[in-house]
Amino acid sequence: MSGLRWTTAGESHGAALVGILEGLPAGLELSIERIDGELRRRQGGYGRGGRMAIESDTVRVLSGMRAGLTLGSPLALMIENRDVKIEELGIPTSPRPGHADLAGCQKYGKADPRAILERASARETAMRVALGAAARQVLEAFGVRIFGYVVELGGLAAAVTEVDAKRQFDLRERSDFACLDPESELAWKAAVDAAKADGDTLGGIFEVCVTGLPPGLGTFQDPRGRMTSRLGAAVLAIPAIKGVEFGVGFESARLRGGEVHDAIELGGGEEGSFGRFGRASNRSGGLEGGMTTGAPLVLRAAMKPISTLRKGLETVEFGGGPVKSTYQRSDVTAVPAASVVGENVVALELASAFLESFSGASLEMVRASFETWRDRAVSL
Ligand code: EPS
Repeated sequence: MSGLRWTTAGESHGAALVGILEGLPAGLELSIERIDGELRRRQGGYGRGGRMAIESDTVRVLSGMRAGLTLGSPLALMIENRDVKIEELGIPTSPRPGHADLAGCQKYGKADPRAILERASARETAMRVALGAAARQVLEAFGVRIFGYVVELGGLAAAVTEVDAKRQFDLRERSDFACLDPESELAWKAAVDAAKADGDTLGGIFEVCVTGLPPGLGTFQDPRGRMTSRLGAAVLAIPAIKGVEFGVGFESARLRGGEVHDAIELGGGEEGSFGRFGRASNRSGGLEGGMTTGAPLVLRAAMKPISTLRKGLETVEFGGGPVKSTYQRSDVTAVPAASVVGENVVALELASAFLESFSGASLEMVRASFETWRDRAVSL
């Protein structure tokens, strides 16, 4: 068991975001365009603020690759910031509600929100997306597809339509909200415009669906190794995410057992079946016993509205009295961007679990390990 290890560094208005990803096998053809493509998607979406017009996130590889292939050494990435002004920015005199400002200042015992908010900013997610976009290329080499989209914005749910993967992709590409329901777009645009006019912000819900996973990723042996807890932690580590559910999720608490659990049936090669075994449904969201079942993994995450409001919120000045919170600029909503972050942090966690199950110094060795396992497991 080794898997992936990663870390990020960087302040929102500092010189750059940097990241290190350890544990990628050697010999993986890593597409930097693919990573930059994910960074571009993260910057988009209706309702984004002024910062995204300044930045044009692209990644520079500092180590871990030669001639387009991974070396097996740590992959070091850098995204240079354009809006570098951390030394010029002043120190806010009051903490903004909903942000890390107050608890952070109390933690360090210093009335300096600038020292807190620069790192707590969601700007950091750009590097997590870059690392995830590298890690997901391991999964893609084994036919795994990760697809995220927004299902609800400002309390308005999108209609659910059953369409094939190609159509899903086309719909999302055409959407300003990473949404699969063009009808909802109009209502969502109106809701964002209305919130913007009021100086307010909107949250929402996104879904990430992963197909092509083998059964058995993650473990029941160590509670911390359960895929459920690992994926939950990964998604809850995205700023502003307040809840995560898998499959029927919270609704399962209101149903009877017979309405929740997915009957096992003889498999016929359909999606989610493995060897002789298939499933009549996928209400579990592709996880049982903390492991993947091989059925599509389906998770949803709830994002609260961005905490920086143009109209301000009630707060209290350090050493002073009640005031309105300060506003420089912000997004009205960033749920489409969060869906891209969600996809890529899920990729990072699943790729790590995949490489724990199927280890090898090179991609060829990982493939050999995977095939040995598959031939054995498929014969049950
Ligand atoms: C973000 C960069 C930030 C914000 C947003 C996300 O840029 P700035 O603070 O310079 O305007 O647009 O940050 C937050 C929502 C937050 O809460 O910090 C980005 O790159 O995603």
